[in-house]
Amino acid sequence: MEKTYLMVKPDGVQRGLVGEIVARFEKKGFQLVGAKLMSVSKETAEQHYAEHKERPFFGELVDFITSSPVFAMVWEGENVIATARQMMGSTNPKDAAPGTIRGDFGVTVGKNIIHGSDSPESAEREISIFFKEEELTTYNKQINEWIY
Ligand code: 3AN
Repeated sequence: MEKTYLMVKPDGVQRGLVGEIVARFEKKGFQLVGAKLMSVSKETAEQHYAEHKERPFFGELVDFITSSPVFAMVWEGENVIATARQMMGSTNPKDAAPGTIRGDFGVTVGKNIIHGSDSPESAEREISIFFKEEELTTYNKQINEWIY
């Protein structure tokens, strides 16, 4: 089953949106297989955002993500990578549709509440940056019969 890495960023944690965000993915029918509230080190942040190293806002991104705790999660489900991106909405909250997380709760691109992997390759890479194998769990698959 497909897995993705989702992370409530410092703005989402401080604004008390963790429960709301977890609830949206739970109600959709995805399963949480790993989660932790954590502080991100500068090294981890730079590794996570490596693809943006040359962008002018790289320093800002690293400073922001290390400024205060994030809620790191791994979610599992059919097409969870693409569907979670749809549920998050466009990167810039001004373009994000109402009903999406960024559309409902965000205002600026610098503080857009949530991160989600954009491909199977980034999901695998990001999960391994933030979680050890033994921190992820599996479910009795019988609970899936109402979803699939
Ligand atoms: P997404 O998070 O939707 O995959 P990316 O990968 O293009 O978007 O950007 C990574 C992060 O960089 C975004 N979540 C956002 O917080 C930040 N970002 C993107 N564009 C800008 C920008 N023009 N100014 C400041 N931060 C930005």
